[in-house]
Amino acid sequence: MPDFAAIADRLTEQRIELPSWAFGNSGTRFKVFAQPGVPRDPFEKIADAAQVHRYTALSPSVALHIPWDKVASYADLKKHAEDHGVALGTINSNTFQDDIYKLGSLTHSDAKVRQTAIDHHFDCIDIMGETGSRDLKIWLADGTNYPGQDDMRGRQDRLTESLQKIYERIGEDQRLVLEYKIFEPAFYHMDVPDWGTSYAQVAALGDRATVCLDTGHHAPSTNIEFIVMQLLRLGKLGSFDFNSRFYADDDLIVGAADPFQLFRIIVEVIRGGGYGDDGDTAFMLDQCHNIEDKIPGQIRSVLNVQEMTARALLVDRDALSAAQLAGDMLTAHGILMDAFYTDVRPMLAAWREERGLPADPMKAYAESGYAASIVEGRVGGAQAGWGA
Ligand code: PSV
Ligand code: MN
Ligand code: MN
Repeated sequence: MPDFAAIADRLTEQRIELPSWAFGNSGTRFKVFAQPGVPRDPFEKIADAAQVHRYTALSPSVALHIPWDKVASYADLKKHAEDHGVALGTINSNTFQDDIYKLGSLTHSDAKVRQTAIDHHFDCIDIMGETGSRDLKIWLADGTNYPGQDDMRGRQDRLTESLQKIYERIGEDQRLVLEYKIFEPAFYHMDVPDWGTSYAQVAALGDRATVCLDTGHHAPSTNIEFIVMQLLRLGKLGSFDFNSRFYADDDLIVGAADPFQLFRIIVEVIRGGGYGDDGDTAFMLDQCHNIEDKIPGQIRSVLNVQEMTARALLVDRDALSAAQLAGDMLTAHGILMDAFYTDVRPMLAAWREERGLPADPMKAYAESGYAASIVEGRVGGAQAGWGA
């Protein structure tokens, strides 16, 4: 197995984008537990996200969700982010909270509704111009609840047409990233339920259209690392939304439910050339922290990704290939497991200290007094999404 020193520099290539919505109040359809000190506006969300980067150097950008993060001046928000040592990242569109979208948005049978949804994406592209964002991420709630409710083929054709119009509007250096989800909020069919559909749609658009893989959006027991391999092979893995799931779209802390799965995914990212400076696959979190504190929840999350990245980088590639070619499956499997079972935490603590970072970012944040300062300074924090 390679020495940790041999992979230390590669860890500096890691960039994990944080979702602005992770910092607002969130919950399930049963209850939103309001937390003291949560941000009251997008500026405060950015300030909180910057804390994560400050203690880890892992999260230099923050994704926005429009209109949740609507502000009067995106130039001001960009400047504010830069003043806090972070950048504004992916712009997420939202066509899932307005009454007109009850039966769909980009797939709707009514051309007026489709145009409203397309116009929203045009607004998002304008915002990207102001924020300097590269990626427009589209996740659609479109789908049906009952067999026969609508014509699935017609909806797919309308989706192609709508995406084409949006794609034509993005700049040469920008990307359209289409996310898929197996179910919810539609329960019979989703219009973009799987990677194959997302791939078919983005492949028809062109080179600047790619797929977003949200780890929580698959059927139980799906081999997600196979999808990672295939999309990288096809040059279409634009980004990840990382989170953990036990049952459905649980949006728990990445690496909490199944660190081994996270390891296997990152092994394939590295194998496929999608990691760090090698590729264009963006690592993002798409999580919420319903009952735990939000800033420590995000710090824990990026550290989990870093730990599994370090273990994945430790895989002895040459020995693995030799064992695979020899058909020596138990040796091959053992090589992978040797890397997975390596406790990299002490090495990462030293790695951080060498770079002027706290050995234990969780502890450093807890001792910083920031949590107490926001509880004192902010009253009436916002709900992630609808209230924000
Ligand atoms: C949908 O479940 C999703 O994962 C999409 O990425 C949205 O953008 C995000 O949640 C926030 O609603
Ligand atoms: Mn997502
Ligand atoms: Mn989701």
